[in-house]
Amino acid sequence: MNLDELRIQINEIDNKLLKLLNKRMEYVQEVGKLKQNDGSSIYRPEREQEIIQRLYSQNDGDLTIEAIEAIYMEIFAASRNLELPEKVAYLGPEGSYSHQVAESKFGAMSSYLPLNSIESVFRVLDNKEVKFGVVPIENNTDGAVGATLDCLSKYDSLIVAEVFMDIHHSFSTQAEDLKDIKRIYSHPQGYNQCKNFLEEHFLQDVEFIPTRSTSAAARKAKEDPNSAAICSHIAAKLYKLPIYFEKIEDNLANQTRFLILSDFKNQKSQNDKTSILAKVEDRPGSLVDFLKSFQDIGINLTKIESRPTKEKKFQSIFFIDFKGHIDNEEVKKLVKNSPNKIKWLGSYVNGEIDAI
Ligand code: PRE
Repeated sequence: MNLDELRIQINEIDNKLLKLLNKRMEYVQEVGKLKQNDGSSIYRPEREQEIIQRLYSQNDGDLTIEAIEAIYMEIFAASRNLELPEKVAYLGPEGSYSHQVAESKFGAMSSYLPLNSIESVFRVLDNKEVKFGVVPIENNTDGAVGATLDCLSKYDSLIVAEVFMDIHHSFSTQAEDLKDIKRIYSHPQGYNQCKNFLEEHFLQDVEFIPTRSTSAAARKAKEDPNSAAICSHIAAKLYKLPIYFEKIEDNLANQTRFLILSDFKNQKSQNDKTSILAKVEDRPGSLVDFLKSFQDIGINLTKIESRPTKEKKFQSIFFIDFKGHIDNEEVKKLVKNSPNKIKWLGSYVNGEIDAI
């Protein structure tokens, strides 16, 4: 076939796709009506995951799972917007990694609210100004994001999904010579993830100025010709800041885990994770006993992180993630019978890539 003939074939397929998508939307609108009648949540990450997995398992063409996921995320976002438009807050400004994660889940059509701190994302969720929030919780080079852990303890938002994102930092500047750089802007996690690069190139005479996010760093560096930013290439492009070096992170497998927060409980799926916060009794062995109770019912812990309570000096609370849903009978019993104070933070589909 020549180019014109091939394009005729493509046009025919696009016409069919559009008809089918509109038909799909009719059913989605019916689902939306049912949900509005019984007050249940429009966003159902476990159902979306089930659809993607089913499509992937029957896929016999060249589309990769990433491509299927990206196409369907836009379809789901359009569906949700048709059912009920809902707003998404994220740690901004525009171009931040949280923004990229928000768009990957909620699509280009959703309405977004960039905020300048993690706590303000929790606050607008609490005031019901938005339905969803997106914040980082941990990075595999630099560890936990303390502000998010503290807010999970302080506010009642629930974790409804997690997203792991590969993080590649760029060194972006308007300066033509590195010698002209007097200041480097970034989020503290940005510096910590690029220590080797900074030590190699900037041993002295450079001031490090922390910003609330890496995209805020790009915005600052645009106003200051003797500065640079450690930020994503998307933020650099957005703020028209030339990229001097790419992929400057110490660990090329650098990944950050983000949380999608909201106010509803997901139903069980085939592959769930649960997050809880535990304040264990003040006696020797209480943490060991608590952890052992998970082993006793065959539950796999995936993470434990301690954080000061700020109530009593050197007293800690523990953030624990484990495989399974809070509605599993064994888990329910464990939580109910535990002598420790436990706050359930959410049960959600395991977002690790190798879990798909
Ligand atoms: C749909 C849309 C939004 C939900 O997050 C999950 C799935 C979809 O487009 O397939 C439909 C729907 O609302 C639902 O099945 O609950």
